[in-house]
Amino acid sequence: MRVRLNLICVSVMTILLASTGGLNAQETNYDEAKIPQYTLPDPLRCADGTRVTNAETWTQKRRPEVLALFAEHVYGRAPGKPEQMTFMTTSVDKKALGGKATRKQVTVYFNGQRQDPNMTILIYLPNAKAKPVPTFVGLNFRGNHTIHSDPNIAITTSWTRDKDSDHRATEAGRGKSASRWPVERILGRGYGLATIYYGDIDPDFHDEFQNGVHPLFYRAGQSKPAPDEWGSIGAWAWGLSRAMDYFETDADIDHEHVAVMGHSRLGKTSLWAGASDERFAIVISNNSGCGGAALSRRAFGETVKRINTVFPHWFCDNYLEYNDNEDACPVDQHMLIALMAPRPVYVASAEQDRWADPHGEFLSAKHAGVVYELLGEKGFPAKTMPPVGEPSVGTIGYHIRAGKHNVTDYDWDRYMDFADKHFGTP
Ligand code: GTR
Repeated sequence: MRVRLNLICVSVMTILLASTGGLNAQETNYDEAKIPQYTLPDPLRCADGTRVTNAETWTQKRRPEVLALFAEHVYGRAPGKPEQMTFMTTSVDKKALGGKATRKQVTVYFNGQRQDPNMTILIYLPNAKAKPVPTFVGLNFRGNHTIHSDPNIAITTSWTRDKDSDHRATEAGRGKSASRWPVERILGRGYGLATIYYGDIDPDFHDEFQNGVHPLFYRAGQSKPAPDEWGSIGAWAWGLSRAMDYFETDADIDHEHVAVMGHSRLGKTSLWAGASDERFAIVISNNSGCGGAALSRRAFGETVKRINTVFPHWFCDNYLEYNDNEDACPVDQHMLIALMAPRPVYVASAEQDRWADPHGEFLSAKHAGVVYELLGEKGFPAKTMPPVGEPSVGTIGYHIRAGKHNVTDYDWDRYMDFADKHFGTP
């Protein structure tokens, strides 16, 4: 009797597994053996079937094609630089951080009107270095005042995720994210640092795009982005480009040597910013995972379906087509990395960050290599996944560090080594 019951149980299980392709749809796969069979789209194969064999065809034909595919299917098309945009420097302190730094705060009025939305760029530049200085720029999650205990950093008035204070930033947050922003360490190596609160550009919750920058660009009668128009990641990346517009006007910032860096959803954002705006000279993805550096077709950890379900506002609506249907997507994320070529790009993973699929992040970096090589760059040195704590660095850099999903001094030190290598030590 017991044997029969067991048999029934086993066959019910078999039916259940078969109906879900061997994996319960709700279940997250963390098993390499259960990764679906997949073929990556070839970065060098044009839509008309021809293969790119020289740098000119990549630059003139295939790169614009791949960029347009990411815009149409993944992040959405975004507007350009607004003609009416203005910058207002609200404070400059040449003796900030005990005299080590010059601190500037610059408000960007996207359409020239002194009303929301607008974003404030917080900038620290090392006083010990001759200007202009190469600079890192990145968006932050909780407000500029959270990146350092400096009492003079202005507190954002935009929506924040802080429920306890009715979604407003408060003094209590000052310096709370400082471990992710080692300002003195960055200045000490001769780099500037600029950061912007991402919620100034678009608050990170789904409201059908009524707040943030999207409504500034609606055509008459339009009330939300079309299926191929920008979601929130597209808007945040667009904000980074507006910061770059400002850097071009600031003689203290070496705007030809700006590295864009982002963590997690903001790592997805830094990659899209670097792909869509070639003024970023180095692009850095810290633990960006699904929709960032990780290959979507592996469906390891977070999947396209899961990210589109939990964060319906991040990507464009066309991306929903690829829920449980990654193979149908004309691009995968190695092609996003390839869009940086020939500029240096760095992908970083963390050992315990399996949700972001470290191996899939590594494979993207590796498979972007063909484009770098075509352009005469040494793409990616490692053939297999480098061990924890042993970066592999060519024009494409990669590391996996011990520990969790986070940004640490170890990560920043590698990014600065990478910038030293490609920009020259400042
Ligand atoms: C997670 C999300 C990831 C990553 C992360 C973050 O909840 O699933 O894709 O973006 O948030 O941004 O912190």
